Parts: sequence; C-alpha cells; structure tokens
Amino acid sequence: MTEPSVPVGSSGPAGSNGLPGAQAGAPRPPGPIYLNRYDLEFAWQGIPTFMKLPVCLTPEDLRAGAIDVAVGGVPWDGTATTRSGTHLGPQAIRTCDHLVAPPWSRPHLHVRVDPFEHLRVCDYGDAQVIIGSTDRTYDNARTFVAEILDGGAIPVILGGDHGITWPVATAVADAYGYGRIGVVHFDAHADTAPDMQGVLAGHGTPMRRLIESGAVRGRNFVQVGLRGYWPPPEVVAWMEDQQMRSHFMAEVQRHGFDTVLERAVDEALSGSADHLYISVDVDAVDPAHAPGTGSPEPGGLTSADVLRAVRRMAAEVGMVGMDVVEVSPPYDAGNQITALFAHRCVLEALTGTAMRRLGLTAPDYLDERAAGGPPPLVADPPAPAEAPGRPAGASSPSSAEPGT
Ligand SMILES: [Mn+2]
Repeated sequence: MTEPSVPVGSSGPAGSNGLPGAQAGAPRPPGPIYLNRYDLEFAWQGIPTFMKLPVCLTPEDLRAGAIDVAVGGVPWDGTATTRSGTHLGPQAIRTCDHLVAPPWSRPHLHVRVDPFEHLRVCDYGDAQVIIGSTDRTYDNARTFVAEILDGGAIPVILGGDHGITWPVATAVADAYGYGRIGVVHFDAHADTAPDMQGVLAGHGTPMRRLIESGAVRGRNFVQVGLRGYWPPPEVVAWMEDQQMRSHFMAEVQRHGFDTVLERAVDEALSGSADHLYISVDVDAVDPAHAPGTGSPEPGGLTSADVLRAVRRMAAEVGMVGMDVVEVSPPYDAGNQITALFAHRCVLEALTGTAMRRLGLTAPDYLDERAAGGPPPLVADPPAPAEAPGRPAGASSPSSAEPGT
C-alpha cells in the first residue's frame, strides 16, 4: 500500500501565521470532504475544487468514498523551454467553468449521459512541487498518482508542463505492468528529445524516458497531431527505430481525423498492451482553439476533434489514466479559452467512462436526438404511379379535386 502524503487524522504542518494546519484536531473518518457552503454553487464561487466536487486527501478517502475517478494537478513548469506559466494551469482549469456544479445536472447533450449520475468523482488536490528541483517534484508526482491508483480511482492529472507525463504515466505503468499500457498522445510535438542541454527530465523528453525505461513499448506509443519544425531528423529516426506510431497532421488532412483516430487506438492496444493511457497536450489543437500554451504551433487539430476523440476512447476501449497538460494561463485569451478546452477534455473523459459503464460502446455513439436522426439507408423512393390504396381505375392524383 502506498504511504499517504497526508495521513487521516494526522496533524498537518502549522501555518506560517501560527495557526494549526488544516488536519489538526480530532481524527476525522476517511471519506470525501464536501467543501461547498450551498447546494448550488458555480465553479467560480467558494472553494475552487474541480467542478466543486468533494476533496479526497488520502487513498483511504478514495476507498471510503468508492471514488471512480480522481482529478488532481501537478502545477510544475520548471522545464518549460519557451513560455512558462503552466504551473498555473491546474487552478485555471478548476475555476474556468461557468456552469453549475453537481449534483446539479450536467448531461452531455450529444450522448445524453450525465457522468456524475454514474461515477463518483473527486478532486485529489495537487502533487507537491519543490521549487527548483525537478527530480523531487517528479518523485512527488509519481507518488501522488500511485496514491490515487492505490485508492482504486482512475487518475486524471492536470498540468503543468508536459514533463510531468514521465512520472505520471510511469505510476500508471507501475500499477498495471510495464509494457501493459498503450499511450495515445495528442500533441504538436513528439517530446522525444534525448535530453535538454544534458538534462534528462524536461517537457521535451518525457516520451523518450517512458520508452527507454520500458514503462511503455515504443510500438504502443501513438502520437497524433505532430507538425511544425521539430524534432530534427535524428530524433525522428530514433522514433522510427522504436516503432513509435506517428500520425502527422498531413495524415489527418489526407485521410481524415476519424480514420487516424481508429488507427491510433488499434496501434496503442496491440500486442501486450491492454490498458489505454491518454495524454493531451493542448497544443495539439490549433492555437486558434488553444492560444494559452507554451509552445503554440499553427495548423493543428480542432478542439471539437480532440474532445470527441477523448470521449470515444474512454467509451469504446476505456482508459486507466489521463493527463491534460501545457495550459499556460498568462498566455490564454481573456475568456480562458484554453483552460476551458482542457476542462472539457476532462469532462469528455468522464462522460466516456460513464458511457462505458452503461454499455454505450458502439463506435462514435451518439444519441440520435442530438445527431439529427439516423442517415437514410436509401434515397427517397420515387413517387408511385398509383397512390397506395387507390382503387384500380380511380382518377389520377392530378385530376383529384382540390382539397382531397
Ligand atoms: Mn506540445
């Protein structure tokens, strides 16, 4: 069992103002902690948990609450190469939502499923970051995700820069077995550099580390949305040597997104890999859809494509973990468009996970009330020469009296 970072009933650290820490006092029973003052609160009110969901701090809390999915953050941008600010991503994602929170109904209109009716979801807070130490922060991130898995929940982790995927996905591989998880990774960038100026940890290297360590086999590492002017040929050659599956925007443009998505899922779960991990770098979508990110690259996917893809994967094959990274609020548009996209990625994952529980796993399942009804199987038949039921010898419609 993983040692919890905050044992139930422990005395937390005293605050700098001399007041007792949050955990001081009598031991509390394990379980989700509800922090909302009123029945109806919006995400922008009160204490900002993800979707105003209850908080869990320990694996015991998760187990006591029978939590299905735990949303947490790794607010770390210590290895960003260009624009920083992604350490503010988790909190921006939590607070950007503009609608009421559960238990008020939040049904997905395209599939008519309210994920919060079928899943128990909590906010697990954030992993502790150690300013100035990537190594210690990554250790904490790995332990943080291990706690969530130990508590029986699916981890959905908000970044942070993409470097956090190394410890986060490693923790998932620790739980399910090295070589047992496949990754579908949406990104403009491959993130497969051998190092960053000699440093192994970084937001340009995590996918290389995951493959080199054996956590994920190269042939089960699938990338979608690659484009632009990086990485250089020797890194692309390494990716090919590892049998990584790279789906560039050129393939999306030639064959269509759905074809690429279906290829990606088949590849991720081929061979020994039978559990799916999803990694969404928000820069996979075009900067028009996600400007608030560290390394924007024009010419990307649409937010609609990626949202539907996340839902489809969670519903059709299921997912055991996910991260959504590289939201940089200082560069976001004033209406928090990028944070909102990341927030909705999580909602789509929750909806898909609920759909899977309900057996709604047909390819690209939609509720027909939302999709305009099924497409016609055949063209409208030509008008009959004789109207049905008209007795033989009756006058033709053209000679019928008006009004009949
Ligand atoms: Mn990227």
